[in-house]
Amino acid sequence: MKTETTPQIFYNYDRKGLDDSTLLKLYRAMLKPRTIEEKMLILLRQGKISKWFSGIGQEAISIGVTSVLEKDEYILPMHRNLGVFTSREIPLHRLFSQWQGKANGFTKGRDRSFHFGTQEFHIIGMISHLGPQFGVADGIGLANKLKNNKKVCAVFSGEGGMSEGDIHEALNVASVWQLPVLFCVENNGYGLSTPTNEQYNCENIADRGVGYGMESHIIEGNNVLEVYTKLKSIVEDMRINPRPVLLEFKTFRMRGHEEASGTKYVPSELIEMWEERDPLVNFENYLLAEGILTEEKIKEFKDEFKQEIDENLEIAFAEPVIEFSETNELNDVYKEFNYQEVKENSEKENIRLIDAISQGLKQSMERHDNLVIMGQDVAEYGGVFKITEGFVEQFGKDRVRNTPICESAIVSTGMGLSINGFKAVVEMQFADFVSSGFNPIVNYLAKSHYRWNEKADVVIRMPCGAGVGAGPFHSQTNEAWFTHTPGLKVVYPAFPYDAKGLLATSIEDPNSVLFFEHKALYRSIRQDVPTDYFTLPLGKAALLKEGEDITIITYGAGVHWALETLEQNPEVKADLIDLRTLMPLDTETIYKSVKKTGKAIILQEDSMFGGIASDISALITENCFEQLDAPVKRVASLETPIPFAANLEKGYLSKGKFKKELFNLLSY
Ligand SMILES: Cc1ncc(C[n+]2csc(CCOP(=O)(O)OP(=O)(O)O)c2C)c(N)n1
Repeated sequence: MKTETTPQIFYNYDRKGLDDSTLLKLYRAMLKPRTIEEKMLILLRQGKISKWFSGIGQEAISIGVTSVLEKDEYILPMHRNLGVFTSREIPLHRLFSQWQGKANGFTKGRDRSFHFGTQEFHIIGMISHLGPQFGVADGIGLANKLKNNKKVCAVFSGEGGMSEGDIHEALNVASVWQLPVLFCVENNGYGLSTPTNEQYNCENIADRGVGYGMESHIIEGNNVLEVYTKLKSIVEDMRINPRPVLLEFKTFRMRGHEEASGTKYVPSELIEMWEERDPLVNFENYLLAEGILTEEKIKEFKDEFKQEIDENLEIAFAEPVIEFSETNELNDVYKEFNYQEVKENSEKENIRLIDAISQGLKQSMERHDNLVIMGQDVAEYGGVFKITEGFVEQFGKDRVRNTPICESAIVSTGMGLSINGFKAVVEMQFADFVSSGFNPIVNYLAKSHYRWNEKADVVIRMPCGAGVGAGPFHSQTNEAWFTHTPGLKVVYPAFPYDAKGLLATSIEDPNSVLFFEHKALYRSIRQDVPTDYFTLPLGKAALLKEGEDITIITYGAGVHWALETLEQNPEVKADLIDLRTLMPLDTETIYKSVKKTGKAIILQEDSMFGGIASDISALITENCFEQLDAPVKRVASLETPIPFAANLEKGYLSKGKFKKELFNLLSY
């Protein structure tokens, strides 16, 4: 009963039959992150922690959403969702160690704040870039759907993050594929300092659901009972009828973007208005008024949490700072992979590069029933190069998936599949289009194992290269974008045999592999290839020819250009190294050869500056200087985009320069 002295209760709470203990649970669940945050703000002022992103005032959303999910249903929070972490009962000292960059955290000091995931608690934390989270949730949702396990997953974003292209792509994919994902948007008024009217120009973010063909709801985000009861019925229904749902929670960010940035730009009336809507204070007042809670109980709960916080802080503060060990750092960039050699059978078939890739992929699909292929037009159409022709008939549409045009979301979806127990092969229609999926590759796939020990079991197939008159956007060989990024492997076969065996290994390897396939070689290069499944190790170059005069190092189409040059000039006695894998790079084979010949020429199809030839040249200079009889020579294509007209393309390509440079170096 309300009395004269009862404090204001802004929300019209409707308990919808929930019993007292559920209400108290929700209250306690909100009180805990609030109490932690209050302590963190004190520690921040004392300089004991470095940065804090506050979720004060938004607790009802984290708590309501997490409370309706089962403990083994994945949840992908953002930086204001402390309540997700506390609701999953992560020991607080581990959270505190994480924030202090200590070993008992979740990232061995390698990433800060909420940037971590933990399979143990089914929490997949954000990367700073925000947007890729939605695509990762798609992948987790897809895995749940394929397992038919009736599970949902929930992912968070602020209204600011909703402007990112990754988010649009992911929502579209989720709708087209009817993935059981709860897309939770916390509309808290500001994205850093940007108010909503400078972020988007529509009334509600939930209105976008219509455009995606997706059910959507607006929810009073500070009313924990509304969040909980609405979510409960939505989630229960989603488990039976898998589908995506877009939820816009109206709320407010009560503190600065992070503590150091303040709230000067926020009108004080707005803060006051939302203070009246504080989710914890209002609910507390409601529970007091209903006689479900007493002042004594509140004190008891607070004391309990404060004690838990203090005890856990003590553990975290007592933990030593993390020591730097170069070996430890380097060892965690990739997940350890125990290469298993699968020997080749004796029966061989003379096939083209394209057939070998198709066969390798098909036999991997037969071998790994958790392997999913995704890409544009890869299903009934068989892909633009017909590599997956006939796959739908054999493996079904669940595992051979046409995607919308959305490279970023599909790469992220691959990551989500990997998190939830699948393997993914993503076909870029042309390697050039990988630029539209660049962010999740270099930031999510590449960094996950180093950051929080999570594999990224995704192979990205990259039909690449020039010589086919396809112009600036269908001819690039962009391997250098990826060899520069720690955490990725890069494979670049030149022959059918290598392509088949290396593709099989790339798929077995739990790390992300960029698998380059040269389009000009697809149908022009044939070889006898074992008919059954076999593997070849990554990181081993092939010595195709042996000679004393010079070492030629190349890969991809360059291998065939070099072979042609040597055939036409049999007097040249050269070691010819086909690298086959660019990362890891077989430096042993390179050094051994260069130390023998004393001369090295590196041929690459890519343009010169920043290409892999430059690094190989530097490595040779640093490691074989004493044995060199001449400067190392790089031969690369022109520093221009790749032109369309045949004559221009011919002039652009390094192929035309190779012979001259080879003879120059021989006569040095
Ligand atoms: C791709 C990218 N651009 C910009 C930023 C910087 N940034 C981090 S959080 C943020 C605001 C996010 O706003 P919103 O999504 O509304 O979430 P909120 O912080 O309000 O909870 C910005 C601009 C970033 N981390 N990543």
